[in-house]
Amino acid sequence: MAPVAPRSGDAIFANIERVNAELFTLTYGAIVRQLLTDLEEVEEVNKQLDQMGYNIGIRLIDEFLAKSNVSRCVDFRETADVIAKVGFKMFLGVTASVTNWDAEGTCCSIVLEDNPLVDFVELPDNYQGLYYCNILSGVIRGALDMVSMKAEVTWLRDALRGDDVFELQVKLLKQVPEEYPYKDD
Ligand code: MYR
Repeated sequence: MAPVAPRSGDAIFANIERVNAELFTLTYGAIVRQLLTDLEEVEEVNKQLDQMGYNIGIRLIDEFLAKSNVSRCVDFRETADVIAKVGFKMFLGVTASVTNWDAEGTCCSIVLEDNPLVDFVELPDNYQGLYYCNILSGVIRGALDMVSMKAEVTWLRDALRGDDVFELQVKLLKQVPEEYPYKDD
């Protein structure tokens, strides 16, 4: 029998990470499939995925702020960059780019060329109205809500629907000024 070559720690961790990522992708696929079975209407599934994402986003922001050491962003441009470069990297293992800024600096696109959520996924014709990755728009909306930014997050391009990339438009609707929590005497 050929001797088994010992693997370096890095190789083992890379393998574990790959398996974790695949497990995550497959689990997400199973959730979407179950929702399609239970809710039947694609529109309802889109809503449910967005709501699930929102519920995750409002909790995930704490972990993000604690782990990333990101300090308060000076404006929405910086926030969008942090989401694309730090947030996506931390939770999805990929980075995205930020483009298409409007003149006011309140609306931009986050473009995702590499999206591990859709590995192994192909949408059948009867599910063409599905926003399979809608959980991501909900996560961003929820996380932004927790740092006092009300945003609308919309898919502009979706590679599962034949586009070349995934593109999320993030529009800042309102920035709620944070109140100083203590009264001055
Ligand atoms: C601040 O000004 O307090 C910093 C705000 C940073 C918001 C970052 C939100 C992270 C959202 C992660 C999205 C991950 C999607 C997979």
